[in-house]
Order: sequence, then structure tokens, then C-alpha cells
Amino acid sequence: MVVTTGTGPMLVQLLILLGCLALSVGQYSSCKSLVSTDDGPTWEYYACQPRAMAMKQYMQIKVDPPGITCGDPPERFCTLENPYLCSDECDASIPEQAHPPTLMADAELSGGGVATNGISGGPVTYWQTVTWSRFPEPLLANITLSWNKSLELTDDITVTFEYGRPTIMVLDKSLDKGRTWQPYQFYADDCMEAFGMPPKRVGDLAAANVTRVICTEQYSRWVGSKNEKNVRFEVRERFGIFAGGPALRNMDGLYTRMESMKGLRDFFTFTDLRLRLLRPALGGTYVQRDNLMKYFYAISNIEVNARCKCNLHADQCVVRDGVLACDCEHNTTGQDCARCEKGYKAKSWKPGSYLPTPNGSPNTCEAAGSVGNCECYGHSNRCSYIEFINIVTCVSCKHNTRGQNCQHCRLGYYRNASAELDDENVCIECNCNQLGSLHARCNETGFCQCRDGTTGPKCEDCSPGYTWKQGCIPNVCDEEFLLCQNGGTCFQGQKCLCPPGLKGVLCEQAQCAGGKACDRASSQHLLHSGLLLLSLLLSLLL
Ligand SMILES: *[C@@H]1O[C@H](CO)[C@@H](O)[C@H](O)[C@H]1NC(C)=O
Ligand SMILES: *[C@@H]1O[C@H](CO)[C@@H](O)[C@H](O)[C@H]1NC(C)=O
Ligand SMILES: *[C@@H]1O[C@H](CO)[C@@H](O)[C@H](O)[C@H]1NC(C)=O
Ligand SMILES: *[C@@H]1O[C@H](CO)[C@@H](O)[C@H](O)[C@H]1NC(C)=O
Ligand SMILES: *[C@@H]1O[C@H](CO)[C@@H](O)[C@H](O)[C@H]1NC(C)=O
Ligand SMILES: *[C@@H]1O[C@H](CO)[C@@H](O)[C@H](O)[C@H]1NC(C)=O
Ligand SMILES: [Ca+2]
Repeated sequence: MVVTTGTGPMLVQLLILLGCLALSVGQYSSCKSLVSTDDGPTWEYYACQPRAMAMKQYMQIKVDPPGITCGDPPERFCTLENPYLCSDECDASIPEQAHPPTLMADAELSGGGVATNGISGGPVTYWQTVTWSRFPEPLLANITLSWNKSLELTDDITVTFEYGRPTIMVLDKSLDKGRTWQPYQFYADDCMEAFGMPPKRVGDLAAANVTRVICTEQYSRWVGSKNEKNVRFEVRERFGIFAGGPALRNMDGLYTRMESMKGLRDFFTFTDLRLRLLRPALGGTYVQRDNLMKYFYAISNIEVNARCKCNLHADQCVVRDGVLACDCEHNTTGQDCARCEKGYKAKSWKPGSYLPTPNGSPNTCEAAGSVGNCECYGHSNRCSYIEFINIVTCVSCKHNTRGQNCQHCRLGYYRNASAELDDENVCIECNCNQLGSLHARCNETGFCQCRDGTTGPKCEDCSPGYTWKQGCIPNVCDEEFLLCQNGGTCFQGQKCLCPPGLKGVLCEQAQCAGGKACDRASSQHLLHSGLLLLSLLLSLLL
């Protein structure tokens, strides 16, 4: 509902009426309504969601591999029921004989639009592939359906096949606009043989394992091409487990589970679907090599009923700049209403909730400054009053922030100059090298404070004359100032490798010949043991 300017008493009455009507028509169907209170009419807010729609009208269809669609060049095909009647021809250049992918999503001319029983009045239109002329190479086809929007299934996905259903196929889904995919359901006439999975039905599932990905043989066995044309992904039956059976009489039960059961909402959510067709209908047990023109795929309709996922913050979903998007309420924004609008980030964003039934909780975004006059820039949901010093302060600041208003970065983090104060990315980790830096703090541009001999923004490099060894330590030798003498070579800046007969830090001393007394060396030795004794004493004393 839209607030109009100059709302007169009549209009207010009407709005109140409409609001009540909307609420009585269905749960979660309106985001707000004007209610009369002692202080006059005020808005009340509710969790809300858009209506379910036939999503085939918004889907982008992509078919792979290229050249899988029949008709270029023209090709004749037969049917499984009568393999000797091969009068039909697919020809992409003649509209009446072409079978492009768009015909999977068009409205059938009559018979209520959906050819569920195949006896709709008008001609059934369908996409069709080339025939299996390259047998035994598998006949493979992928159909990718994309919406570029998170959607939530509200009813079964139904795919209608003409000329027989595939004997092996997989339904995949993506939650991230096609970047990653996961299997949704496997279909085969023999699940064990095709996928090594025992055959199951949705009827075998219980509340605890309703999100299990199963392989079903229910839609892949040969029953004649005209008797059963549909392959389903059963949504209603799964809902029924929580909603009091297939009639879905107890939607509260389902919605309560949606809130409490991990992964349940995501299970019904998707942005893309993909049908992987792996083997066509055979009309029997074997492939007849002498008539491969009767094997192909043909799909006349794909029905996907779903609603836009708006996180219970919108009751309308509209096409904006060619993209489906939620019409966000509750001062949220974004394609899925998954953020608070600018200036409404007093608390961090939360999806609306189905609970408590029947109206749920809107979890609206609050204007900055409205929560006990304490702005937390969206990094905290709670404020606390500290009587002792008479201030209101944010509690448990998130996103690595701290401070009365969560306006500072935590120790070891610095302010992201390109982010607003209410941005989740406002604080960046300093990442100071523990061994090379004096402490975890850094300055406003992320530079850490380094120990002697250490350098670099994060204190992970050594200054000249130093070598990294769990921190930077001064060199004993190097190539410039502390040169090893008498042909010695410097090893990792830490010691001179002396030629035979030489010793000392820089190989400056001659080693005593074996057996002969060597005064300088023995005195050196004495001095050395004296030092050792001293350090031992010191360590005992300290
Ligand atoms: C279908 O998609 C799957 C998964 O991305 C891919 O491995 C396969 O090659 C595709 N098949 C065809 C025929 O494009
Ligand atoms: C998909 O939607 C996003 C908005 O969320 C838009 O920026 C992008 O252009 C759309 N992509 C396509 C292919 O329509
Ligand atoms: C689901 O759980 C029920 C009851 O716990 C069990 O009988 C059934 O075998 C399970 N189904 C699957 C597919 O694991
Ligand atoms: C959202 O902000 C508008 C002002 O832009 C305000 O009138 C409205 O009441 C707010 N709605 C909610 C749910 O807070
Ligand atoms: C800084 O904030 C911007 C805007 O939110 C973000 O795109 C960027 O990734 C952030 N930088 C870092 C290093 O996190
Ligand atoms: C942070 O420290 C670096 C290195 O000491 C310095 O170049 C930079 O100017 C400092 N930035 C600020 C904002 O002080
Ligand atoms: Ca059609």
C-alpha cells in the first residue's frame, strides 16, 4: 500500500478497511496498515511477502550444448509408439516446424495454459533436440533457467515432456546466480544403476530429513509417452509434512518450521535451476540401433511457481530495469530487501519473521537516533544506560567496532577510508607481523609500528644490515660492511663459514695446529668458559 499526500478522513477509513481486508485475505500479504488509536490513525507494520507467481514468464532459458536444438539442418524423427511412422520433420527455418527453447515457457494456446494432461485444445508447442544419431555416444542436454533473483518455491516444479520422459536426468539448483550449483533431485528408471543411490520417494521422508536430496524412479519408467508426461520436483508434498498433509491446512506449522529448522528455507530457495538430461526415453529396455530417429528429448512446458525472496520486508515484487526486485518496505533496500536503507541503521538489519503467528514480526530498520537516542551505526542492536556516568552506550558492537556509538575500530583494526561509518567493512584488520611489530595497533593508513631493524607496512621486512630469523636480528656478516676475512663466506648473514685452519667470527684467526699448544686460542677458550659461567650465574640470580 502507498501513502498518498493529503490523506483525508475518508481515505484513512478506506485504507484501514483495505488494510484489514489484506490481512484477512492471506497471511503476510501486507507490510503495513493504518490503524486507529487514541492518538489518531497510525501505521502498524507486519512481516510480509509477495504473492506466488508463475515464474516461467520471467525466466531466461539457455540450452547446451550449442546445436542440440533440432532443425538445423532439418531432420526427420519417429515416435517410440510407432517407429515406422517417421513423417514428422523438425526444420528451424519453417516456423510451424521449428522447436526453439522459448516453446518451453510459452503459454499454450488453450486448455487453461498448462498442458498437464496433454489434451489441451490447441496445438502443444515444444522445444525438441536432435535425435540420438551418434549413439552410443550419450545424448546430453542442459537447460539452464535463470531469474537473476532469489526466489522461494511455493508449489511443485513441473516439467512436461512430449514423446516420453528421460530415463536419466538431474535437477540442479544455484543459490548464487549460477556461480555454484548443487543437485536438487536425481531421476532415473534405475537409481542404483544410474547414480548408485537407493530409490526413494518424498513419501519416505520425515520432518527431520525433508531436505535430503533423493533419487526417485517415479518419473522415469516407461508407461507410454501419452500416459504420464510430467516430471516433478515435489514441493507440496514436502510442505505437507509440516502443514497437516497435502491440503496444506496448517500453514502456521510450516512457517514455524521455516523459522526454526536450519536449512529449510534455503532448501526451497534458488536463483537458477538446471535440468541435466542424460538419457532419453527408450520405450523399452534397449536402444534399437537400427532406428535412432525415435530417441530425442522434447519439452512442452516448465512450470515454476514461486515468490520473490524479500526477507519478509516486501509484499510486491516488480521488474525494475529488466530485473526482478522486491519493492522494499520497513525502510529496507536492495534486490532482496537485505539491507537497511541509508539513515535507518540504528540497529543491524534482520529479516522479518513468521513468528509469532499470524502476523509475524516486521523487524523494521530504525532511523538513526531512534533507539533511546543512541546511534550505533548498525553495528549493534542494543543500547544500555549506565547510570553511574549518565550515558547511553551501544552494547556488543559488531564488525570490529567499539565505542559508545560503535564509532571507533577495535584494537588491531583501522578505519576503511572508503567506507561510511555504518558500513560492515568500516574496520580493516591491521595485520601487523607479531614478531616484527611493537604492538597490534596501526595508524590510519594501516602502517604498523616496527621493532628496531624491521620495516614495511606490516613490519615483515628487515632493514639493511638485518636478517629475518623470528624477527629481524643484526647481521654478523654481510656483503658490505661486515666482510668475512681470509676467504670465508657469509652464511645467511649470521656466520662466516671459514676455510680450514681459520676461525673467529670473521675468520680472522688462525686455528692452532693439532697437538701444538696455542696460547691465544686457549686464553680465548678460558675467556669463553668464564663468560658462560657468568651468564649461568646471572640467569640463576634473575
Ligand atoms: C551440463 O552441465 C554440467 C555441469 O556444469 C557440465 O559438467 C556438463 O558438461 C554440461 N553438459 C553439456 C552437454 O553442456
Ligand atoms: C542481475 O541483477 C543485478 C541486480 O541485482 C543487475 O545489476 C545485473 O545487471 C543483472 N544481470 C542480468 C544479466 O540481468
Ligand atoms: C527419513 O527419516 C525417516 C524417519 O526417521 C526414515 O524412516 C527414512 O528412511 C528417512 N529417509 C531417508 C531418505 O533417509
Ligand atoms: C520508513 O521511513 C519513512 C520516512 O522515510 C517513515 O515515514 C516510515 O514510517 C518508516 N517506516 C518504518 C517501517 O519504519
Ligand atoms: C572498504 O570499504 C569498501 C566499501 O564498503 C569495500 O568495498 C572495501 O572492500 C573495503 N576495503 C577493505 C580492505 O576491506
Ligand atoms: C602512517 O605511517 C606511515 C609510515 O610511518 C606514514 O607514511 C603515513 O603517513 C602514516 N599515516 C598517517 C595517516 O599518519
Ligand atoms: Ca509450450
